[in-house]
Amino acid sequence: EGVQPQEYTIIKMEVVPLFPAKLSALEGRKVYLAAATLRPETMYGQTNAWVLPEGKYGAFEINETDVYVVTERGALNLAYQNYSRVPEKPTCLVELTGHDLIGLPLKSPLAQNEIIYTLPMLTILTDKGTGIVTSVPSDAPDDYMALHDLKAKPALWAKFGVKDEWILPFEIIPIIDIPDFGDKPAEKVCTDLKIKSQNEKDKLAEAKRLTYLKGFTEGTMLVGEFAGEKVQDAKPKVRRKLLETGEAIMYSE
Ligand code: A2H
Repeated sequence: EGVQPQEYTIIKMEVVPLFPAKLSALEGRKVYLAAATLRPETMYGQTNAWVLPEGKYGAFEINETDVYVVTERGALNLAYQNYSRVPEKPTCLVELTGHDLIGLPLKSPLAQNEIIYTLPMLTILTDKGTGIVTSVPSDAPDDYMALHDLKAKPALWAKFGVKDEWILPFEIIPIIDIPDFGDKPAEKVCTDLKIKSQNEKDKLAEAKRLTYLKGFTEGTMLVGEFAGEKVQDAKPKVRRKLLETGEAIMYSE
């Protein structure tokens, strides 16, 4: 981690009622899986959300109506950034694990699919962001490979209780064109680097480095309100919009 704080955008992915038994105590509230991202302009390409199966999460009270599902560490940071019913003190309403969240249907801002599902990712860090990640397999090498692993290894799905219909209808959605990389840059770079799974940490770091900078400086938006604009111009506009509509909040760490 650098010396400068990272400016994240937290995307509020709403859990669609009716809630499963584990969340039944939250009936009547708005419950969100809160995902920290550095790329708000890519939210048009969301196909699913990621949680760490063995990760510890909680449903934390943000205000009278809203509840965010995040790690305890994430909740503490949020509370210090004034997102908590009790100032600087997160209140956990329900303790959860990633397993409890797998399969939850979500409505996520700007997503082109009306409903997306929560799926397992084994490389999520619990000491970064909220421990919830939104998946954009067109542009994020980690997301592309985690989805690839689930599709390639049906035994993995079964182990986590993942159903076909949570994955198979959700194709990669092109949202940004990058010269030389095309409109599915994560797939291209992972293929070029011959990455085999989500666990190839060093190669994935290289894949991220390659797509991130080039996407930001040379990418053009293909979809959404800012289609045709450069990524670097669209990014702050999309962010501002999401914050104004209340579909996202600011977060730094
Ligand atoms: B990004 P940095 Cl399209 N564990 O969002 C692992 N990864 C996490 C995380 C956690 N606890 N919290 C957030 N992240 C991911 C979009 C995206 C992201 C795209 C392309 C690249 C990219 C969609 N996923 O990140 O270490 C989130 O994924 C490339 C690094 O703080 C978040 O932004 O730089 C990014 O990692 C933050 O990672």
